[in-house]
Amino acid sequence: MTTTFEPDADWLVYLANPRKPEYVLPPGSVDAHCHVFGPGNVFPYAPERKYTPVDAPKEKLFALHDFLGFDRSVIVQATCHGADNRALVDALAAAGDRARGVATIRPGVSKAELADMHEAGVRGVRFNFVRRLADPKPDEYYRGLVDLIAEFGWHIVIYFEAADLAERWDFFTSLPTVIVVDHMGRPDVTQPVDGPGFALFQRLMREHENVWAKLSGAERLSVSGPPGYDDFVPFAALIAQAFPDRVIWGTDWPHPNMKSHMPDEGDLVDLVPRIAPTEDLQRRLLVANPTRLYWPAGLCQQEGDAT
Ligand code: 0GY
Repeated sequence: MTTTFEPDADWLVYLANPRKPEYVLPPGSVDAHCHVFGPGNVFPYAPERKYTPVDAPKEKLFALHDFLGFDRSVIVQATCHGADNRALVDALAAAGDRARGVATIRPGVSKAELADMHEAGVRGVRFNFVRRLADPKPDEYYRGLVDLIAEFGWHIVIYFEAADLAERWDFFTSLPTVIVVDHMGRPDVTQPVDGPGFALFQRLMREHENVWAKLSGAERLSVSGPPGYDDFVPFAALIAQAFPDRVIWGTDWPHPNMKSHMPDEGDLVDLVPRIAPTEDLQRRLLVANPTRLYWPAGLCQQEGDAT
């Protein structure tokens, strides 16, 4: 029996025909933050989900990447699929070496299941602390998961609201792996870029060399909005230039839970040269850094030399 799902009434659907960006992505560019949803009748959404999306299957994601000029991608498990990573693994299998994955796991996951995910291309787990998406657990819960992934050499992606950073500081800074922070820790971009909220995030990166940032999420952090997302740019530009070897970038397709508007990925890609104004910074952000993290064996000599 197949299950059909009714998307949330206010769900905004990704654009069918985004515009071609003016910025030409360098060869080897990685979309390091994107998702697949369902299709729900094949890969059912999790009973504990906080939202029901419109399906966003792998074929649409791959077509978008071809259109925009991305050669590789990192597909991140979204909360609507809970810890059922089948849609993710299916997309990884179809993409072959062109995609890697970040999974969600729960206590009790077996070593064999982790090994299968590793084989499929999973290289990290995501801990989601955003209350509208998940039910955050005490630190000890996540420490147990860290122990489970240790032997696979996976890293940890964390997603939190800016206010969570001070509260979870000791936990975040005690994690032993590379830590990738989604959407720069969701700064309030209506505040000054040199204000106290963003200072704490910069301190996290400055004092902890295992912490990386995803300079994504313009569409969800910006108040000034499209097409320029002008209020977001200084925040991402500051991090790109202060920590050029620990930043990655992604489209965030299909942009779950957007309420104000649905972004055009052409506009998002055109933010890259404003965030990373030189060719060198762009190549690190889009190619060298994500390749080092997700395809370490595939680094060519030239890329290895430059990082
Ligand atoms: C994102 C952001 C969101 C959703 C999720 O896993 C998710 O459901 O991450 C959000 O609503 O802010 O990165 O996709």
